[in-house]
Amino acid sequence: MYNIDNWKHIFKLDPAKELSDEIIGAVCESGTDAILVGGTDNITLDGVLHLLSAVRKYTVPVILEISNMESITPGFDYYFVPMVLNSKEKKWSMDIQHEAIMEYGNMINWQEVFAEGYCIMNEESKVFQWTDCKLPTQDEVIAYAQLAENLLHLPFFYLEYSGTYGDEQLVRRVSQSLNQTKLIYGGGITNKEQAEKMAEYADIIVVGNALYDNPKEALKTVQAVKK
Ligand code: 1GP
Repeated sequence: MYNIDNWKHIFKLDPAKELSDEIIGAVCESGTDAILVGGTDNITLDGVLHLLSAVRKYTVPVILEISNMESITPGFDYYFVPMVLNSKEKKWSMDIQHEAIMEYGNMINWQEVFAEGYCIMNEESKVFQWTDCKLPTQDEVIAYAQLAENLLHLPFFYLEYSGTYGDEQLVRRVSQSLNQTKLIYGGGITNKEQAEKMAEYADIIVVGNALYDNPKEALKTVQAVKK
């Protein structure tokens, strides 16, 4: 339907947070490749549907990043399924995904579903604590990336620094270790310089929080990676 292979930039919108219609309009018409709807806590079906209907007024592709069973709903272009590789609990890498397939397996159009191998790097972030992660060393991160690509054959490896700007050199090393699996980088991008830098190494950059803190600067990250 869309050529995901060419995507470079995604805005992540949190259904538990408020954005004005005007900013949602600007985000959707910014030239970003897709809107990813996702967050960590307080994600409700109501919140997801509310955001979906606001974004659906525009032509930009919309993806649901599945956070919990309650908020799964039809109507998105794609569904991204996080598998947290550095969680200490198998629940976050395998079991809840299994449970969702038990519940919805007969309704799933697998063409629309993509797994993301997450490696969460910011110990202070909600998502790190929520999914009970262990902070990996740099070599361990590379091994997770190789596992994602060569054992699990995942379409995406998501290096997640949620809320803080990550280590550029590690992003570079991870990108060098991947061939087929696409590298998504997310975390702490607030301006076009940071966007440009991370986009040198990552296939796709994700900008989230900055939209809520300083939307004007956040919007400039799109053109920064599309030059
Ligand atoms: C969060 O990776 C995304 O899941 C984006 O991070 O909110 O820090 O931009 P920020």
